[in-house]
Amino acid sequence: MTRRFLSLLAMLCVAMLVAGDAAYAAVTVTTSQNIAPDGGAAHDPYDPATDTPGSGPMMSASSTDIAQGLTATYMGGSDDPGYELSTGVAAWTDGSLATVYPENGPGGDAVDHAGYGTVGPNGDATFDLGGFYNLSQVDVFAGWNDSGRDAISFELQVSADDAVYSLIASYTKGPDDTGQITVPVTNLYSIADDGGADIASAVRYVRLHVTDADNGHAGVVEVDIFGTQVPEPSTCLLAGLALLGCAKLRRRR
Ligand SMILES: [Ca+2]
Ligand SMILES: [Ca+2]
Ligand SMILES: [Ca+2]
Repeated sequence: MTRRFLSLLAMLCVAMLVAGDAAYAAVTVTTSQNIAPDGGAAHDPYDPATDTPGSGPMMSASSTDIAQGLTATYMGGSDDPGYELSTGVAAWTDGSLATVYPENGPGGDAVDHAGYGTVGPNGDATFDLGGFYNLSQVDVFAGWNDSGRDAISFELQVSADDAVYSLIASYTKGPDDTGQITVPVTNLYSIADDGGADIASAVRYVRLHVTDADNGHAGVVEVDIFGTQVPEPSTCLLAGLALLGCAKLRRRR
């Protein structure tokens, strides 16, 4: 091999390494906001999945993600998922973003807030997936009947054992804009790797750790978790050790 060929080969290797780095750049939080059109009467239905928005993209929740139908546990924080007669944790995994225009009065809270489970600062919403998964994406939808409680700051954390949690991504919301929008607002925070890689490997627990909420309490509409099931890590380890044992036995014979 000539020196010229070797130097070309070296340059190619460096280029591939740089390209590889670019492909696995980072976990990102991509945000978008759907605002209902003006003019709805009190308790008129509005669904970001089927109705034409006043501004922002249409958006829909998944009914086939791995959190669908699960009951999250909510602990800590200054809040309760049923605050102001909202539905609570069941609203987070029902596959729906549907809500209503606000009644603008105290009497209709149960109707107003049926699409939401509320969260507050330092609250932990934990989803036990019941098995181990490599995660590709998590979509968190937060919202309210107006801009009063529609946005959250959060950390997305994952764990294999519900004891030690790792930080995957964090997001900081803008200032409260209570009173500025008087129609339903839905915010999507989509957490994924911009190079297409998984965002977590072999995890069972996914936790939304809320660090701030509009007006002290904000509505969460849905949490969609996407991934593929993998064997339990300890099972892998045992299988590996068993194979190693077989190999040793064979060598001894
Ligand atoms: Ca869902
Ligand atoms: Ca929902
Ligand atoms: Ca707001």
